[in-house]
Amino acid sequence: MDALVMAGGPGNRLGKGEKPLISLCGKPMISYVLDALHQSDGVDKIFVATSPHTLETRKYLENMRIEVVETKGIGYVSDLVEATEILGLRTPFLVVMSDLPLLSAKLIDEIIDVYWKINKPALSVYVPISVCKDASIRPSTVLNIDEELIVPAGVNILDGGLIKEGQEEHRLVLKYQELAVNVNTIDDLRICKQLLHL
Ligand SMILES: Nc1nc2c(ncn2[C@@H]2O[C@H](COP(=O)(O)OP(=O)(O)OP(=O)(O)O)[C@@H](O)[C@H]2O)c(=O)[nH]1
Ligand SMILES: [Mg+2]
Repeated sequence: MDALVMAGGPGNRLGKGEKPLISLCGKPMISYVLDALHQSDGVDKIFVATSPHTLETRKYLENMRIEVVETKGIGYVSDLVEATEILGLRTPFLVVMSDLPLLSAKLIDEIIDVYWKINKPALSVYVPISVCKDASIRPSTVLNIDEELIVPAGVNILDGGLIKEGQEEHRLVLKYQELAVNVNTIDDLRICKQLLHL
């Protein structure tokens, strides 16, 4: 399936300019996710949604010959719908945030494999809050589902043909640290750098 990386947010919490371009061990943050997607067997084409908040990111990607779709930058969900329509995605596709530098190709393939076995249009990945705590990451969103505290990981599969409708989702809870390390704050960035150096 195709993959869409969302990379048009303002990066306010981090406050260091364009978050997708922040250098992590000498590489821009977004290149970690792109490398994992390129290495993944289950991913075909890769697109990135940038916005007026991330014009330098767009330039960087175009130089790397990565296909960019320019969205308005008015919000994650609205831009996701906009990108889906511009690209004409009508089948299931993977949506990933640009700020998950530890995500691996193996994990992406595991998620895609689960999707093809379930019978629902959408899949969302979550991580138990205990995994975030073990990594000293403070999640910004926590859900209480059947007495379990889980955190949305920023990896979803959606059916492009149903993008304007509410899609019934399969909740996939995975206990991987690589899904917990979502870089939103200076503390997250420090923790991520430490883990990359291990
Ligand atoms: N295209 C697009 N991408 C977005 C938008 N909002 C967030 N994203 C991307 O989605 C991912 C997760 O969003 P956040 O962690 O909230 O990133 P952010 O909005 O840049 O940062 P904050 O301002 O701190 O919320 C990041 O890779 C963002 O670049 C949007 O409105 N449009
Ligand atoms: Mg945001």
